Parts: sequence; structure tokens; C-alpha cells
Amino acid sequence: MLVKRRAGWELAEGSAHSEHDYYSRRKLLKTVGTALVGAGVFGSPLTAAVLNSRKNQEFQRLEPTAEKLITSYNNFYEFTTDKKGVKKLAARMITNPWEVQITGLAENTGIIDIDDIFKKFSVEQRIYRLRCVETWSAVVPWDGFPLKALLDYAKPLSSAKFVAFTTYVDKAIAPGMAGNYFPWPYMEGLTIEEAANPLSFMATGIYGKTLPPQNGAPMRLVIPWKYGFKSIKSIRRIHFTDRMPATFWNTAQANEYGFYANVNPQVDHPRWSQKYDKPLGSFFGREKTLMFNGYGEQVAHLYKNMDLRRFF
Ligand SMILES: Nc1nc2c(c(=O)[nH]1)N[C@H]1C(S)=C(S)[C@@H](COP(=O)(O)O)O[C@H]1N2
Ligand SMILES: [Mo]
Repeated sequence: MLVKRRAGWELAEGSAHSEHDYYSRRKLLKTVGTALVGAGVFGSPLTAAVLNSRKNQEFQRLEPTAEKLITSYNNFYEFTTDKKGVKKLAARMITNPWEVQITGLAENTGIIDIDDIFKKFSVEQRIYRLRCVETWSAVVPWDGFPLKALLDYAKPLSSAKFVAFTTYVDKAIAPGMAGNYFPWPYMEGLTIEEAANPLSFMATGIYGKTLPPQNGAPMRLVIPWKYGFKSIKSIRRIHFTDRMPATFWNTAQANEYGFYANVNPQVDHPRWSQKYDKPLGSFFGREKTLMFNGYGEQVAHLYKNMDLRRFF
């Protein structure tokens, strides 16, 4: 059973164009989903939520990017900085068994097995735009669960103001981690309010299938209003803290990458403009990059008294 969520991010039936790819995938998702529910993998019916568009007429493009592109053009520096080389190298990553540690200022800290996570949280689909700080973009049909569900499970204390995420991948398996040029492990963070926003998502699948290693299996963050680097892959640790956590890119190059990293076409990267993005798979096309990647209606209130040029 595929249920459409009504929560402000849905797409009215028929308002996405050239979506035959998506709708045929959706059929596939339905089949796969039913099989998994039947096998008791997911505890509740699969739900689908589709993003935006009608409400936001500026949103030119919502048809999902070809699956092949999404799964073969990746940023995953633990393996290599060569986007087309990630897939092959990441195939060696062992993503099950996999344990996730919950630590810090929360009631329910401890280790949770990825299979328990799959059982505990019901899976839905979200179609989100992904905007890399490097200016390429994609539209990705993710499967997963709201990050809020995980917060509700962990029960952060009122003293927790931030949540930090850490990837761990073995140096022997991930050759990119061998050098000390980058501040490994990859780390990311959000304020608790950002993490609790209904758009914040933990992905466990893509196109109705299990998340492939190159896209961050078994579980990765997806924060669609922020530059892609916030969407940390292959999460091993979730830590609640009262201090703004260090992040990988901010530690590597503080003047270029801030903690907030909200998509903002008005604030250029020191080395290039952020006004436009180039959808993967379009050779000449470029699109206007929108404030908060087009998700302002859902998230602008989080930053209402902030100077977003200063807090970039
Ligand atoms: N652990 C980890 N997570 C990561 C990265 C990375 O190098 N390591 N790259 C980020 C960047 S820069 C982007 S644009 C997205 C890309 O996600 P995708 O390959 O699934 O499209 O992953 C983000 N998450
Ligand atoms: Mo990125």
C-alpha cells in the first residue's frame, strides 16, 4: 500500500512533468515495498511523499535524475575524489552488520543495530533536490524516515542544542582516508531545530531499492535546503551536544564552508558563483539556484534573525 503524505511537501497528482521514469519507479517501489513489508523488514506501510512544485512555481525541475547518474557520479571522499570512481571502490564497504552509536546529551544513548533501525522506523519516499556546493544538482527519490523519528527515539535532553554525525569507514577499505590531508573522519552537524524540521531525512534507499554503498549505505542524512556536503553518508555515530560541533569541510577550509551551509544564491563561494546550478544529465542546461534550494517556505523561519552572509 502506497500512502501519500499530506504535509506540505507533496506534489499534487499530475503536476510533475516528464515523470514517467518516476511513476514507473513508483510501481517498482510498490512491489519491492510490499515484498519487504511481507518479509517483516519494515514495521509499517510504505508511504510516499513527493516534493513541492505546484506551490513553488519557480521549481522548474522535479523529475528524478536518472538512477544510473545518481548512483555513478558521487562525492564520497573516503574512497576517492574522482566522482566516477567512487562506485567501484565503495562496493567493498561492508554495510551489514553495521552499528550506530547514539551518544551524549540524550536519554536513550547506546548502540543500535542497523537492522533494528530498519525495523523501528517506517519507510516513506521523498523526492528532494540535491544541490552540491560545486554547483551540480540532482533530483533524488529517496526512501527513508524523518530524522525527527530518530530524535524521538533518542530523546535528547533540553541541554542538547546540536546533533553531530560521524562517518566511520575503515582506512584499509577506504583508501581516501589514508592520507592526512583531510580531517578524518567525515563529520557533520545540525542544530536540534534543524534536525527536527520535517524536511530533515535519514535515507536508507534510493529509487525504491536499498541504498547503494556509493550513496552512503546503510544510512545517510539528506538535508535538501543545505549544500550537499551536509548530507553525510554512512553514519556510525550520532552525538547530542550543547556546543556547535566541528564539521569536516569547515575544519578543512573554514573560509569556504560554514557550519550552516544553507543553499544561498546571494552568497558566492570564494572561488565561484552560486547563482546557478547544472542538473546532472543536462549537458548545457543551467537553472537558477533558489534560496534554501527552493525549500524556504519550510525552513526560512529557522534563520529569521540571522545574517546569512555571516552565518554561511
Ligand atoms: N561521508 C561522506 N558523506 C558525504 C560526502 C563525503 O565525501 N563523505 N560528500 C558529500 C557531498 S559533497 C555531496 S554533494 C553528497 C553527494 O551525495 P551523492 O553521492 O549521494 O549524490 O554527499 C555528501 N556526503
Ligand atoms: Mo557536494
